[in-house]
Amino acid sequence: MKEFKRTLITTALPYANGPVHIGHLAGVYVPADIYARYLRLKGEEVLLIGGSDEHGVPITIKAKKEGVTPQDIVDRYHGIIKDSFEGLGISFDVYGRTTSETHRKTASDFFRRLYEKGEFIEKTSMQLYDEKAGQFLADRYVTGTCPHCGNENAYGDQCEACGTSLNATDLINPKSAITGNAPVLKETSHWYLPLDKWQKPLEKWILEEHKEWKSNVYGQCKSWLDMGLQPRAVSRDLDWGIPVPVEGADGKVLYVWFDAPIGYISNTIDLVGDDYTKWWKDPETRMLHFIGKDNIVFHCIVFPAMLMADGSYNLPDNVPANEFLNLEDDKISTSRNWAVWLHEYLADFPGKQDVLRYVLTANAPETKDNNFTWKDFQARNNSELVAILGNFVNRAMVLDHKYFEGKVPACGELQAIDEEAIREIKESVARLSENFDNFKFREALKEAMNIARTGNKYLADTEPWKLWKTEPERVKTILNIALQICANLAITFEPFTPFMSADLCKMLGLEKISWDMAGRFDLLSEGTVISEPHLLFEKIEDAPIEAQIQKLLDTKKANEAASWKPEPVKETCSYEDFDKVDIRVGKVLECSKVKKSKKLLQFLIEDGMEKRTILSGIALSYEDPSVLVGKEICFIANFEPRKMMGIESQGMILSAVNSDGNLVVVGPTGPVAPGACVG
Ligand code: B3M
Ligand code: ZN
Repeated sequence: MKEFKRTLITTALPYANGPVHIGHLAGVYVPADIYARYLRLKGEEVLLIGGSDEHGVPITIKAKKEGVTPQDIVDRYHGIIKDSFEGLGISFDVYGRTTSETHRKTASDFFRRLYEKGEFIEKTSMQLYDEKAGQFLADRYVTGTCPHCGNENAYGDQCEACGTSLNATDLINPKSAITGNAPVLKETSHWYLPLDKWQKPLEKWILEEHKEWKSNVYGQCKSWLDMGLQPRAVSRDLDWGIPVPVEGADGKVLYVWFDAPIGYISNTIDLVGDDYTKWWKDPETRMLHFIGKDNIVFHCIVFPAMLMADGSYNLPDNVPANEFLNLEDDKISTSRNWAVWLHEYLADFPGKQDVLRYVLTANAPETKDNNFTWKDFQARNNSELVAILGNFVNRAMVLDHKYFEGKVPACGELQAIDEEAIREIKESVARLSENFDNFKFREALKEAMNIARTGNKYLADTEPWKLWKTEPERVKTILNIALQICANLAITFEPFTPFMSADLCKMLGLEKISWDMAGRFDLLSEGTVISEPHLLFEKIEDAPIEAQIQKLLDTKKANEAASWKPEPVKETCSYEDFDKVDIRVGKVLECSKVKKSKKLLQFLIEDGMEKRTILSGIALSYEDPSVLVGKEICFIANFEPRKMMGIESQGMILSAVNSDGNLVVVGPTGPVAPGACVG
């Protein structure tokens, strides 16, 4: 493997059209932060680069919907996103934005360099145009049916159902997202990056020289390359973005996927100025892109082709892209509000940043899509963080305070059981490093937790509380080792749960930690004062978890109501047919649930002639059926009598089905005598 001097880590720039959710975190930001923290602990030179992607159609669409400017939208969400990342302890060295002046200049210069080198082709083509809006419909401004899978809500740049990347003109039955109109074709000219020109170099670079990439990433690249690369437009007819910096390009801006990855460069420049060349052009710098799987083509094919076309930049050494995280068995979706939003989590669970970081890592979608559930979140907190990690540290410290007034006791001669525990922990540390180096953070976390497990087992097996009276010297050794294990936990957990680690270091009086300290048992010298212990993690009760689940159920309901459409109208019916049905008004005299039936209500109706019993399957919609007593309702008087649960029903109560499936009994809007005909 090639040796590098330093590592530049980039993280996908989230669109500033909404807050960040747990899917983004699990796929990109938490793993990138873990890795950056690990390298820093190793004393390596590293930069973690982040920022908001503030161009592109998703932002202008959101602005239009809210009746504000795109700048308003990006200002709002850039703030929310940046603060929430900080709140979760994502240790960006810089978090920039693509509306910055540095970025405009960097991206424009990049485009112009390629333009002057003749790396683009200018092509005229027919594009979709909304005549009513007077605008070309790029990317997400147009929806229609996906030609590959038939999904009717595919976007002009991508079908989210089957993941295929599309051109707006590929869509069947395209519709403008601005006016809903069917667009027409209109001629326009754009600059294209001829990816086909880079096919061979890309094949060599990825397929031959980077066989070590994760199989999901390598496989996706291979299938793109096998299909044969085509020229890609790098400009758009839009009024939001970086103007194409050449003459005669009025009304045209750089395509968001052209400028966004250059944002990594601009943000580095914002941080280190001219020194950026060391990070981007020195072959001894290793570059890594942390992204989600939907961004693979842009980071492994398009951006590298741009860098190759320029010729002076490094290419990424690895792109450890992750799969997707689902939420409660359903795809996370910003538009359906099906997500756990980071800023809301931080507000709902103050001080519990590490719990989320831990759960998202333990469940990380590293090799396949994975699922987040609130019950699992609670279980992992209570039975892992509290019961294993927190419990061990607390036991060791409490015992130390009990026997040695909180001072680290001397370590005497080691017995076999001590050596066994020490060996196990050293092995765990070695496996941890190996997993980190291979971007296997789930496995790494398991190993870190194994250290705490080993600690618990060590205390349970040595039982120092039983030896205190008879062998106090032995107890010293045991607690020395237990406290050294605590120090090892403070180090090995730092990349995963930095807040806990800082807390633990403080309690242990550990001022500076580094990765080469992990696996050592001389970290706390004799006599070091351990502060009064407090719990590292607290149990999460059912109530806050139920509240989160309820929030999601409410979202589901709201979505169902929003997408509700009335049933299509039935076939035409003649007056004669209608007249066969004898609908009347009745007054409810009694109404109660039918015993042993979940659905049935039993009505006693005054129908103007006599009283009749009618059963109706609406009990689920009426928690308290007595609210119907005294009401005038409509019923079918000549409905064929039917027996249910041993009771004869003499008619049918009319009720309407609401958008949420709830049934509401129908009646006259003014006073009507029982027995009156309806028609
Ligand atoms: N903003 C897409 C996304 O958020 C895009 C990533 C840009 S990375 C240069 O998935
Ligand atoms: Zn599709």
